[in-house]
Formats: sequence, C-alpha cells, structure tokens
Amino acid sequence: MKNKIINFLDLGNQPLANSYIKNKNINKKERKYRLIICFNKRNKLVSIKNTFSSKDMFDDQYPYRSSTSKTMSFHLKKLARDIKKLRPEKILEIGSNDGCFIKNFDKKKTIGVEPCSNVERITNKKGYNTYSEYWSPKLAKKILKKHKKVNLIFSSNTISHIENLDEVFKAINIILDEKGIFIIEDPSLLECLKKNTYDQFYNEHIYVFSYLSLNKALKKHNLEIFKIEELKIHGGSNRYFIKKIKNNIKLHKSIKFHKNKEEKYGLKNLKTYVDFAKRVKNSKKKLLSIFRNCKKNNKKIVGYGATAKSVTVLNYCNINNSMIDYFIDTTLDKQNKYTPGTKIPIKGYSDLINDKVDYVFLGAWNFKKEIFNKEKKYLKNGGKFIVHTPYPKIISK
Ligand code: DWN
Repeated sequence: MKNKIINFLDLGNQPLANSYIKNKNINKKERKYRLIICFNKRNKLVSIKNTFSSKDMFDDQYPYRSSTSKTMSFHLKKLARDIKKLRPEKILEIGSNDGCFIKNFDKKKTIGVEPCSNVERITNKKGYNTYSEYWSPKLAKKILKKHKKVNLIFSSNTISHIENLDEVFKAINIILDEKGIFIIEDPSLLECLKKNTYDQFYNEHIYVFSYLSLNKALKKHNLEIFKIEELKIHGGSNRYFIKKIKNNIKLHKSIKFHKNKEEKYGLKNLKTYVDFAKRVKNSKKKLLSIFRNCKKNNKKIVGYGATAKSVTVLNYCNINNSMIDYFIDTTLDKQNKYTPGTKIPIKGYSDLINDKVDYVFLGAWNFKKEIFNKEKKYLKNGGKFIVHTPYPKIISK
C-alpha cells in the first residue's frame, strides 16, 4: 500500500508535556518537537509522528501521581474489588505509578513495574515488590526467575506510552500464564474524536488506540481482545480484556458491538481524521476568541489542573502567561514551577480560594465532575469555567 502513513493534524511546536520548568531554568531553551498526528491506513493505528525514547520521558523526576484524583483512586479501587473476585494468585501491574492500584491488594500478591524511580520508591518503601525498569522481554524473563507465570496483568494508561508494541506484547507472552488475562485501560480514539479532545496527543501518548488497531497489533503476537468495557475515566477510555488466542474463552458480545461502533463512525477511513483536524482548527479559533474577550474586559483567568494534556492545548493555541495568571495544582512536584512552553506559574490549591478570580480554565477537564463538586462555592459566587471540550465554551452555575 503506497503512502500508508498519512499525517492529518499538525499541533505545532511543543515542549515535552511533563517537563515543568524550575525557576532557575526559566530562561533556558526548552527541548521542543513538532506534534504531528498520523493515521496508518494499513494497521489503523493513530499515533504521533515524532517520538522520544522512554528514557527521555520517564525518568527519576516524573511529576505525575495517579493518586492525586479521588475519581482515579476510586476507579482503580473498584476494579481491584472486581479482580479479587477472580482470585488471581499474582497480579502484575505495568506502570504502577504511586501504587494507586496495587495498594488495594495484599503485598505478597502483586508485582509492580514502574520505571520512574522517584514514583516507584513510594510503593517500594511501603513494602510492595516493584521493579524500577522499563517493560521489556528482558524484564519479563528477569521477573520469571523469581516468580511463576502470572494469571493477571493490568496496565492503565501505560501501553499507549510505549512505542515498540511488538516488544510489549512479546514480554506479555513470556510472563502471562496460558489461561491468564491481560487488562489494558487507555483513552478511546472514538471518544477523543467525538469530544475533540486533541490534547490526548502529546509526546507521552504515542498512540491513541481504537479496538480495531489494538486488536491487530495484538494478533501479530497470538493475543486477542475478548471483552471491552467503555469507561468514563480520562474523558472516555476503554478497558480491553485480552487473552492468548489458544485460550478458548468465548468472545464477549461487547466485541461485535464496539467493532461496529468504530467502523460506523469511520475509524478505518482517512476522511474521519481529516474532518477531526478541521474541527480542531476551529476549536483553536473559538478558544482564543474566548480568552481574548475575557482579557479585553480585564478579567482575571487562572488555570485548574496543570495537566500534561493542557500543555498541548496551551502551546497549540498560543495561550501563555499574558492570558493565564497562574495554574493551581495539587501535585507537590508541579508546584512552584512553570508550565512547559507557556511558562505559566503553578501554585498550590489555596491560592484559588483566597484570590478574586473571574474565569478558571479547566486543564483537568477529565475530572470536571470531581472539581465542580469541590468548587461549588466558587460557582455559586458567580465564578466561571472555560473548557475546550467538546467545544470551547464558558460554564457558569
Ligand atoms: O496518561 C497519562 C495520564 C493518565 O496522566 C500520563 N501520560 C500523564 C498524566 O496526564 P495528565 O497530567 O493529563 O493527567 P490528569 O490525571 O488529567 O492530571 C490531573 C492533574 O490535575 C494533576 O496534576 C492533579 C490535578 N488536579 C488538581 O489539581 N485538583 C486534579 C484534580 C482532580 C483536582 O481536584
């Protein structure tokens, strides 16, 4: 097939999403890359074009902590409860972060893999068995020297961050028991296109998977998806239940349902992506006009949740520290730093409640429900939020 990989969206020059700037480095040149999104007509994968190595992105300074949101903690706690009913002997988690998921299990039952050593240390210190290494066949073999094959592998928001999917699935085949189950959660491409959440694309999100593309990538390694659950988390994700093909678990009806849904929306066709790109360009224009109007009227705007996702939006739309006074974020490792590229100061939570703020740009839009619940008083007192998804708008009480 000629020209099988087609670029369909250019989100401009971007810094690395989680590289928050320390005060002493504020005038230093940042590392940047061109954020171009492409569609592979042959295997249906949607990915970013210019990638960084895992070592460049996931090091000992990684700021993100899964446990910072109650929604995420509850979501993983609920899944852990369901998994316990399956009575797995051992659970392996790839990308265990600060232990948000494994902490729900008996320490002897889990193995965590988390390459960012600053984050891995949090669980390791508590007595969890964790490896501060990148997921690979070599690591799978190393784990097998100490443990038996596992019957359950879980990975949330991690597989989409690893460029070499063949190595990922080779490693799964090494350590997954013949009757074992591999569960992946990652943002859904279908929901991303429907909600115009183009900020699901940044250097760490190398892929945004559809069932169609992920299943193709798995089948090359004799693995297949046998059930899909649609999740609200992170603006719409899918939970894929995967097995070895020779394991004769029946395919669940959700497979046919989801496959049809993706095909009907046009996830196999380039035109769907070209149309999405047009909507993204319009979204930029609308968001900028909201910000410009607010500033024309001397309104004070702050940001809420200095997310990796918001780095894409702010840099693509050229929204910088002349428009947003500061961000608030509960993550200690982000506070007293600046947002990548746009250099907006990040402060602790109390500043919002102590300050007179007219508009809040919702960087953590995926936790809108949790945040709106927390900020009832701000909304009640006439405070307004600016969101960019599903289209740019102002939300008031
Ligand atoms: O895939 C990834 C996801 C799961 O996490 C990673 N590549 C990196 C990271 O992406 P993100 O930064 O876009 O994720 P979140 O989970 O949307 O980040 C939420 C941010 O908002 C955190 O920094 C915490 C902050 N926050 C806050 O300050 N107050 C969140 C809530 C709910 C709050 O009330």
